[in-house]
Amino acid sequence: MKIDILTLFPEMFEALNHSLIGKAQENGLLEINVKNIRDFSKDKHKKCDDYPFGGGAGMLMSVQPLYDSIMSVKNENSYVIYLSPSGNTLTQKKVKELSNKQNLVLVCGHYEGIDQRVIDLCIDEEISIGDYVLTGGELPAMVLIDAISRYVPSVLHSAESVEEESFSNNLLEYPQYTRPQVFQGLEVPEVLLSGHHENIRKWRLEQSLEKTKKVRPDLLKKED
Ligand code: 4FL
Repeated sequence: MKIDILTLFPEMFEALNHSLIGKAQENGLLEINVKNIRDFSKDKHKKCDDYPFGGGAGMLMSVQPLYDSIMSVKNENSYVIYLSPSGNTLTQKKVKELSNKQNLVLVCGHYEGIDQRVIDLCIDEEISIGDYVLTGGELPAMVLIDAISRYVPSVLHSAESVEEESFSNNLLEYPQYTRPQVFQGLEVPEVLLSGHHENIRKWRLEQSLEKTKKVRPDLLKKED
């Protein structure tokens, strides 16, 4: 998969050169290209913000550099996403869907947003990572890339761990334990030491259900 990122703060994406995403890039399984929208500005001072028609607080991103930067990377295989608090909320199902795209173009917004005509002309989908406002779309873009990268073959060792985890079955994770058997007076649940795989499977499912009922009952009513 190839991911193009359009941003006014390309240095922020240095975070993607580490850990599993860094490895996936080294292996050539994932290609990430970061472009600075400012480099496309035809303004003599490389200005990238402008006033909103109709007035109001704050600035918008200038249309020209933003539009030109998108057009410089977009082709017939591109799926162009604008990270925005006004988008559809990201889910694991959406992540899985996007992991099958050949080329994602991620547009990171700043200031009070972007001109609606850039959305109408260039954007295939607006995606939000949750109901809160950030200082820009860079962290949301990285959240999206991180989630998608787990479906890139070989980023995770087995396809199994992708399928078995939280949200794939609309359940939260069961509690996990490793050595020592007693830590600060707290013991590992007996069943996990029993070697009885069927009982362990049942116990984990019960724990998952209990936890989900308690903290995320909305997940139990979801269809996908
Ligand atoms: C984007 C917040 C996606 C949540 C400010 C600029 C945002 C965001 N999801 N806040 N973009």
